[in-house]
Amino acid sequence: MTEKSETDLLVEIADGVATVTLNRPAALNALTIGMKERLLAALEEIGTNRAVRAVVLTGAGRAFCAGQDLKERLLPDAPGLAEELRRRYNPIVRAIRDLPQPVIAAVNGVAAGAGASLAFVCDLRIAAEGATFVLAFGRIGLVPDSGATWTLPRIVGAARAAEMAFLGDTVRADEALRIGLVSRVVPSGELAREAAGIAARLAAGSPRAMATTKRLLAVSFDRDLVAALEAEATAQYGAGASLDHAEGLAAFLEKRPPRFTGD
Ligand code: T3D
Repeated sequence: MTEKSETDLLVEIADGVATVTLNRPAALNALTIGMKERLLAALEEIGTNRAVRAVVLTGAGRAFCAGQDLKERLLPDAPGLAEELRRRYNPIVRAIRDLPQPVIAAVNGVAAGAGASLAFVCDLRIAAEGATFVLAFGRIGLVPDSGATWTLPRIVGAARAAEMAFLGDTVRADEALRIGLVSRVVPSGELAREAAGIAARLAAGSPRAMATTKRLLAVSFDRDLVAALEAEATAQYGAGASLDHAEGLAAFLEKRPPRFTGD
């Protein structure tokens, strides 16, 4: 196990799973410039680490993430909003989307503003019973950002996304489950274990197949069926030629669990 501990960002790598924890609980894990830079660097490192096969993103304390640190934003030397999005938020969102490994958002508490956007761009979302989602942007006269206008309609559909974006209502975990914003809700004390269990299953899969599946799903809404069929055929050609496929077949015939390497 390796552990890297900056005060406001914890990265732990064990058994093929990187767990990234936003760690400013007193400020509900609101994102400062330094924290965003550390998060982006951590994601980039994870992306090139073949030992990492799945990622869990979560928060310390009672929040997942309250979005931009609004106190930092009020500092006289704070960067402009658009600049901050282009320099830091957007690269983080793209890094999560572009990671070859699947990313699970383990939403332990409130996910607000860009904190909610971070959860939306993850590949899977599970929540603790007390978790909430709130597009808090409108409350401070801003518009949803960090990808939320793109990801949210694709996850919950246009009608629910519009309600969340325009009204900024708090969506509780049970409602999030009902509308498909999360795929599981578990008691708070069980969230970490649940996330670890899913991550372990992902980590046991073929890294190559996981990465390709992630890419196919990510672009699916931008393609028509014919293009998606062709993309799947091309991807399957590559997967079919992989050692992982050969191992998967051998394991099936030998009635044993496969040992995928990503080759
Ligand atoms: O650069 C850019 O600005 C562009 C990018 C923008 C992206 C964005 O994310 S914009 C949206 C920013 N986020 C918000 O507007 C959410 C602000 N927070 C809240 O609305 C509420 O705190 C919550 C709904 C998240 C939770 O409410 P509640 O009642 O459970 O907690 P609280 O009492 O409001 O907060 C607890 C503490 O966390 C409190 O500190 P204190 O008073 O005890 O010292 C509060 O100030 C702090 N906190 C919460 N959110 C933030 C924050 N501190 C700084 N920034 C925050 N976003």
